[in-house]
Amino acid sequence: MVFDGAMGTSLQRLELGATQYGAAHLVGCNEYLVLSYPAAIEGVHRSFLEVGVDVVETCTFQGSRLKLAEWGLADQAATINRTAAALARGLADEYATPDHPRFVAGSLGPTGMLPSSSDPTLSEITFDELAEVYAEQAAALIAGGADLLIVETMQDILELKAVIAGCGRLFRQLGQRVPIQAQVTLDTGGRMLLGTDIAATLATLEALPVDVIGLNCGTGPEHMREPVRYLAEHSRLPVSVIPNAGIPLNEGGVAVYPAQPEAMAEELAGFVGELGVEIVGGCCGTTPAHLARIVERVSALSRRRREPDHVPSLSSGVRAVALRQDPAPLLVGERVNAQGSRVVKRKLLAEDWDGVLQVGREQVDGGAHALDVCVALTERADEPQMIRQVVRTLAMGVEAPLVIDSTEYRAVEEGLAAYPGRALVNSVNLESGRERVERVLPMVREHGAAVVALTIDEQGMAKTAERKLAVAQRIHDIACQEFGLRPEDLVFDALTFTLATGEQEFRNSAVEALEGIGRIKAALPGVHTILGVSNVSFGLSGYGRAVLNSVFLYHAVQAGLDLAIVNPAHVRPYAEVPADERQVAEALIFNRADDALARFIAFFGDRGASEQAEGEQEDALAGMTVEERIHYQILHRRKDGVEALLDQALE
Ligand code: THG
Repeated sequence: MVFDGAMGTSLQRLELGATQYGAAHLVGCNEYLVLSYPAAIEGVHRSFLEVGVDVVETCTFQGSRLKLAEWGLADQAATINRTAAALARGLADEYATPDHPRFVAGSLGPTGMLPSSSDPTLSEITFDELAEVYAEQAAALIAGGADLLIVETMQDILELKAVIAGCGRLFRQLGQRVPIQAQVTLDTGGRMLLGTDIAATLATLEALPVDVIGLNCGTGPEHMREPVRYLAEHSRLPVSVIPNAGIPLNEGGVAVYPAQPEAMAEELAGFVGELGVEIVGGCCGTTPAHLARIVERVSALSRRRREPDHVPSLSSGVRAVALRQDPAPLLVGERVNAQGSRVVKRKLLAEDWDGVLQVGREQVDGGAHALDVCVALTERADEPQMIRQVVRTLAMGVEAPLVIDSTEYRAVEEGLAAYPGRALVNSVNLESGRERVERVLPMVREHGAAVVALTIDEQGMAKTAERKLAVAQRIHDIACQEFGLRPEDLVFDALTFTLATGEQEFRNSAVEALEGIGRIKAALPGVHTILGVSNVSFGLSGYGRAVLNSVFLYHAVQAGLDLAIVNPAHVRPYAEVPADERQVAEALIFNRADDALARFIAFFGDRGASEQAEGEQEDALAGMTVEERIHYQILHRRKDGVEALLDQALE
């Protein structure tokens, strides 16, 4: 499938003036030409249809109400978009034949107006407002006859998510949808403007209701090879590549695009024939001559069949992290949690966002692949605002994807709307029947997130493996059959209770959790599993607690655990836990003797006591210099932590 070439640079060549644009102050507003001088737009469309392209794009790239407002044309947004689509529609129909249908892609471009910094004063527009703006533009394009929507040249993945959300809301309202082709622009280093790499882009977009994923603008095709190869190897959706005719050279104040038709067609033919790219076309600087060669080359070859290797992943605004790590598990740092850390609670109350960021960074330095973020404070009633702030701060400050941990719907929604990646929502359950899943799963779906499902139902926390599976099965069926989620989007938490009480009722709870993990994985193919590992040792402290957590984690991974919520600095590899310590911990975990808890406490008691309380340790770490923290990490035998800190120290 071949899309057309450049609209903007083609119009520039015509050197139109105030007469054609309708007024001196509108010179340069190409979107307005569809009303003031449609012959120019028609000419460009015809020039590409003549050389055989399959799809023409409407002249509406900057046609959102927000961009048109810069020309004083906000109130004409609907008219301009509808007219532009109708114009392209008429021409596409004129050129269409039974063996060569022609299509119209309604073009949506960026506004760049989302706050992509943690500074709320830069917040010009919210996610929902932006979604509404694009819904309006998309509605007019569809009304004018567009066959599909192309969202292109996107530089901020959060803005792209807002566009897709807006289109989704529109489709629900209309009761019908058209395909969405979502395209981002990468620099020569393969990243979007704010640092998002191609794997993060794919992970984020593939979980959203889009139909084609691709790249356009930015550079010429030669710089796109690696990201295009990545998409071709991993994307289950069709891939589009619509490059500029090279990186423009500035010749006497004029942008000159250097790639010649033959060279460009050669590169694109390679993408199709060797990599299996489904859609090509031209962006800035591409002329009918370029497209003529591209059509010729591409129609003469057969596209390579792709066998994409899909990797279910979370993503931050920078990179993707596979949900299935090798070696497992994916470590979710637990400390950025107002409920689980006094240090973080204090920082949140003081609105010390940098302090919270520092805790997050330490978790990542200590080995966390993702961060659980919980800002629920009984002292404050503004969890949604607080999570927005913290998510923004962490989104810019750490590369690890976020797990949004909240029981408040509004907080989950705000967290997702502020996040430029693919988050994991923590969590849903059936404690009050279907209410929570009905509130949260639509948000998960709209934002393309993944979701933790706790094995809790109306009867409470499931205690046996059998009940854990039954609850998981119920949530799985609701999520997949009613809310359009895929099994891979679900992360089941088989939940364990603490073994520290010694109560008869709970002595088998670790065994049941391990068994539950295995049963869930076996019965529900494709789903993932998670566990709050520290729960098993709640009430214990110090060295013994870390041993119990580490040994339990090892067995959970053996049972099929994919993700573990832990303090990564305290996890020790099983192989490094001495045999006698393992044995005492395993006796407790596997409920091997009535006095297993007493023995555990007797064995670790004094060693635990000699350790600082955990909270104090965290406090101490927060006040340390980089050098002191390196020393601390060495003491705790965290090689990764030492390396990360060394980088910091040498900066
Ligand atoms: N499953 C899911 N999500 C969860 C949990 C779970 N989220 C919360 C919790 N459990 C996991 N997070 C933590 C965070 C901190 C601690 C334990 C689990 C912790 N805190 C110290 C304590 O209580 O001793 C407090 C130390 C301090 O104050 O600094 O251990 O199971 N899906």
